[in-house]
Amino acid sequence: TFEYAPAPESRSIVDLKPSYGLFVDGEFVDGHGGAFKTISPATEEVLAEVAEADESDVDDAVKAARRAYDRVWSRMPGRERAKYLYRIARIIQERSRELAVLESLDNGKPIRESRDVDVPIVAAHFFYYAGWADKLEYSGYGSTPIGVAGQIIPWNFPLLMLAWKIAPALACGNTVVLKPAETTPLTALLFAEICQQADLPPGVVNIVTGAGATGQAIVGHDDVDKIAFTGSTEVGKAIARAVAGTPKKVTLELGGKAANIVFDDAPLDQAVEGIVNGIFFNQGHVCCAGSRLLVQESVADELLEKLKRRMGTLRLGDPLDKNTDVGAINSAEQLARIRELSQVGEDEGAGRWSAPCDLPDRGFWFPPTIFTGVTQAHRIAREEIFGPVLSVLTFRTPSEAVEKANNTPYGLSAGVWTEKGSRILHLAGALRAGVVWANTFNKFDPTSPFGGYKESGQGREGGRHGLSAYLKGGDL
Ligand code: TXE
Repeated sequence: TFEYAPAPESRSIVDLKPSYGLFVDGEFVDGHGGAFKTISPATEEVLAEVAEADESDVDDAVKAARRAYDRVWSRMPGRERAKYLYRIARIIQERSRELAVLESLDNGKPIRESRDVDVPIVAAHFFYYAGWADKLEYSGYGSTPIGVAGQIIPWNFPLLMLAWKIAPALACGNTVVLKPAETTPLTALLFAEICQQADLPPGVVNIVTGAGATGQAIVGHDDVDKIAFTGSTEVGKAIARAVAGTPKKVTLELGGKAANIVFDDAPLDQAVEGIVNGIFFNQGHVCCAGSRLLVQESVADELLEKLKRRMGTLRLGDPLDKNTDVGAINSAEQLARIRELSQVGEDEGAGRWSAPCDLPDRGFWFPPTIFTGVTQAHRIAREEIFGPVLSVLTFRTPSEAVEKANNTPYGLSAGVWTEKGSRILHLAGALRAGVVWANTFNKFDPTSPFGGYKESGQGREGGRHGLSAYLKGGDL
């Protein structure tokens, strides 16, 4: 029998302060826009009060970033910048338990995911981009950084999105002003502490907490040279409009409605694991979630039976319990959105099924759910639900599968399950998605580029492609 290592997930290892300031120019400072509370989505308990940055705070942060850029960071040889990034990566590893527990507390995701997936990949990003810092001169992209990067991130992977944004920006010699999402600010502030611990020069990283207005102040600031945004398609479009006609560079990573396609020759048990991972990982709060299952008609009944059986084994509950598979929904607003679209699915005639499970009395919860008999006309086949809800469609031929998979305004990811190598190669080219996984799903690696087609966004993050977003004239 396999036993997990003794639980590292005791909440006592995080040192929660009653209130948090902004991180500007290497120091924690008071904000001028008041404060907001961040709560645990699993219990609704208030975790801390956090400063809300107003325009003057954002201006202070941008000025600090500009000074650090001009005087220190952009002039530093790449090999010196690398030392800081390696140091940050090592501290992340050393403090990984604390980061994982805080992430699960503030976000609601299972500790097994924050501990085994999020935090290790965060460290890997800093190691990976540290390795680029001294090699940019030879990479063929040129090595001139852009300047001050304004970075706005969502709540589904608070630390990982921070790493995706900050590691490449710093490696190239840029300085940053980053805004975490208003429901998950705490790990970004712990990361600020790690920057202090690593002796990162003041102003290279600035963290301004707040809601949409703080994000707007970053986007509208004249001295910000680049905007990197991950979040909703609606806000992404608003940002693209706001920077149109300015010299700012923009990368946008937006929503998705990925197809996970299972052919009749696929190893079905393995496919079931990939489907579960594709849609129930992180409660389905994943932009590249496999939220549409396309299954070949001849194996649909067998696959669904296996899938339901597997869903019955998922344990929903306390995010800090190492046996939990499905944690809390991040906010009351997100829960309302998931409930509303699920109701639409029912009203439009799709068959709804959830694994029987008791939901905790407090907090925000939604059981793993599938909808069968879904057609392309259904809203739940077209709109991002961003929760643990899978829409099941069927197909007969490979070309029908491709047509259905591509019939979406999005194009971030897709999955293919088949034993046929030639089919994988064909679909990888035919599917209009930034990443196509074959016989796996939701695999992330710092060396691989990630980004969307169509309404899923523009630009790529990760890998060497991710560097071009932070270098002048660095387009590939
Ligand atoms: O996103 P927002 P929300 C999708 C998902 C979800 C929906 C809404 O479908 O249900 O979006 O989520 C900041 N200018 N995704 O409302 O508002 C905001 O403070 C500048 C998919 O949380 O886009 C936060 O830091 N910034 C997605 C960040 O934008 C603004 C992940 C994202 O929040 C702003 C999250 C403005 N006008 C949601 N308004 C993915 N691609 O993974 C808000 N913000």
